[in-house]
Amino acid sequence: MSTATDRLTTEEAIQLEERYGAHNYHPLPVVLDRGEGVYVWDVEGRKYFDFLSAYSAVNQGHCHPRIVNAAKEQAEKLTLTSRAFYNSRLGEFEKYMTEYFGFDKLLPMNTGAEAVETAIKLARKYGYEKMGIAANQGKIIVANGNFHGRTTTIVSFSDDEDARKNFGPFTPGFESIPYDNLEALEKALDDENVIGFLVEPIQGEAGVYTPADDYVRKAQGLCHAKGKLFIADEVQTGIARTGALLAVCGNCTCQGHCERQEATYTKPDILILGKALSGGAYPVSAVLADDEIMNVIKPGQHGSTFGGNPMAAAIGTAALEVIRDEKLAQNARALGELFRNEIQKLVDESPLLSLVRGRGLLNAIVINDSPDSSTAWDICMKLRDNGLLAKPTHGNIIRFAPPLVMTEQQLLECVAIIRKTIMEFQAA
Ligand code: IF1
Repeated sequence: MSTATDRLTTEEAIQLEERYGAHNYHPLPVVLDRGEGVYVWDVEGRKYFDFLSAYSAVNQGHCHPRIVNAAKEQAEKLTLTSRAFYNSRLGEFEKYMTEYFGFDKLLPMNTGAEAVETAIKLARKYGYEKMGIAANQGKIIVANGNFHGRTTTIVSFSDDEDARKNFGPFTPGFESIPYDNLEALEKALDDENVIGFLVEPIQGEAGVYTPADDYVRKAQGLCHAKGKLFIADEVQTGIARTGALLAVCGNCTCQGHCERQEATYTKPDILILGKALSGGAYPVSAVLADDEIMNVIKPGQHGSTFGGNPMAAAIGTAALEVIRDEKLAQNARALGELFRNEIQKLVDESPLLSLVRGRGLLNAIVINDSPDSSTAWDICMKLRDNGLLAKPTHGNIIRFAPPLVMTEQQLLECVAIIRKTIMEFQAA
């Protein structure tokens, strides 16, 4: 059976988007049609390793059968009720999630940006009602180089010119300090109007910028010493990507069976999740907090038509079961170490590469060329030709974040593709 999409060539599909779609992205020219596990296929049937995983949403691999089945079963039964009524899936999902992550309560949303907005509103309300912050004076500290989404409030505290320019006026109440700098944080926290610190445990958009090992733990310590909230955005780093259930879990390998090892785990006051919470099958995001904080939100004060819908609950539960049952955090940790070791050898050999960094399977290489050069883009085009899809960020950085269901043999195949591509590129 032939459908309209089957007949589209790469050229035609790109032309359609160019003509009829807003130009708010600059995609790599490849048109994907099908995915399974660590692989995707384009409209001409060419097969690629996916080394982006939809920005870490597809941690469980493309079209994971357990997640697809959960979606199918729920889609045939009940998809949306709104929160005007209860639905038969949400309560169970909330219980499962809160036990899984170790918080009293969950507030379900859809996208990462919505969850970040939710966390900001929750923190502000808590600040005014429980911390005694003067009306409308509350401040949230953020870090330079942050990426938390694209709403008008969130871009208000971005320092990326493309993300901000001509989108003002901006929302006040944010102060940006250098990332991975505890002194700057300590100083900023002295302001009596500060409610808390919103931070990514690893900065994804900044090029997988990995802070000092004790940064997160010490940042939380400083916040708590001054009676401020520590708010972790784990939309990208969460759900096994960095080799633990959460990046704030540090070296813990418990997979959400959660012994919450004292030595490594840093509990945020507010935890923000998205992306892989659905394994990429649906937009599912969430904010987690304990009762003292979450209970400041009352009926009518926050919500969303789709947040907490039965599809999201069914898919989210299946996505987390896959993470636990397939030990994806452990796999991400082991393969991440292998990947960085292998790529480090290449960095040592190739003048084209400056360094490799990351944690678990969230990694990046820095290309030894100016961010204004097209080198990283050109390398990504060659990687595509050699069967591996990755995307440059900040001009001269390439992010490598494959699905976590990868095997060691597949990973070594990918390392060979990257090596071959870099060597070819160097020779050209
Ligand atoms: C795009 C990067 C990744 C996020 C964190 C919230 C959100 C994101 C830490 C918002 C989203 C995305 C969105 C994507 C590009 C992307 C990204 F390159 F910008 F850094 F993942 F690597 N907090 N990250 O990373 O979540 O509303 O998008 O669901 O195309 O803008 P969202």
